[in-house]
Amino acid sequence: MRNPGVPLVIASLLFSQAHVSAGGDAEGKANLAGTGSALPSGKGLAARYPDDEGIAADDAVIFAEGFEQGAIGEGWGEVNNPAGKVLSFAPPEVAGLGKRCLQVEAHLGQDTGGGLVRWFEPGNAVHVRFYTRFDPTCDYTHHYVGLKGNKGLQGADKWSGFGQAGTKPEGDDRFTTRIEPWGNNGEWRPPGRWNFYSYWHEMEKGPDGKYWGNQFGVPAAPDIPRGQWICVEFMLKHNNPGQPDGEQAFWIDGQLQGHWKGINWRKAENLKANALALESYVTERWTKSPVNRVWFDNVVVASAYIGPVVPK
Ligand SMILES: [Ca+2]
Repeated sequence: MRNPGVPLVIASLLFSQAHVSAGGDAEGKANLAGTGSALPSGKGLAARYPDDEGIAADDAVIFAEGFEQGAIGEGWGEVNNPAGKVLSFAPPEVAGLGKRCLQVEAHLGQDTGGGLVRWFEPGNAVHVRFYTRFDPTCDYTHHYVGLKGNKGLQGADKWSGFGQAGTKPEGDDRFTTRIEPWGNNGEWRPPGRWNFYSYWHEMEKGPDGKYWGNQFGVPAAPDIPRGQWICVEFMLKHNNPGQPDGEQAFWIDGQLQGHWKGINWRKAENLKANALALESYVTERWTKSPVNRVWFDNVVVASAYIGPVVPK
């Protein structure tokens, strides 16, 4: 059990924030969605830009990607496309998403899927909105889309939040959070239900003695449907170093589904959620299906709530 100093206790009382201590909140007991959350739902800044056209110029938007032009990975900082077989463009076949989307195909025994990484300078809060669709035969994914907190945007600093699965961050080096489907060890129909999978310096050790991502879950949520586009948005709010006042939240199709406050993401001001990993990572640990196909489109990173695409 964490033992915060007196000033932190007072701060917690003032802001009525439950401090999410070690271990996350897999059961959703501290989830504020539907009870104590003041976060918006429904339409957001995207409503001013039908089909997301011109959204990149909005003052709150850091970058936007609809995959309508250019080669695979163009404009992104890192491309993970093993043997050139994992990433391709495909038609989204729905109004509002244009003519192309990104397809990620993971082949069991050959590769573990792949994706794209883009670095950016974030604000205090980072909102990431993307559309995704799971093929009707897509099995469980091992990891999905996430934000990585790195020490900076140059040299080795931009990689400080990558890798190092199974170990606890120090607090001045990295933190990560992913919005991903969770199958509850096969209990929920693939790909599962949305949850956060997070690494930070107050995370809890797993039963095997290693530090695996701690979950922030919504067990009562419906299973993620396959074969249809879903609007996913998630938000990470940085804490002030020394105070457990960070947050994270996610929305599905514009409805707030999870919101947690009181997270002590980092100890250092320069450590920021400055890289988006748009990816589908698939392994034999969770999956039997030989080919696991998902699609992404209309990615927007912003400092404010984005909301779903409003079709023209
Ligand atoms: Ca598109």
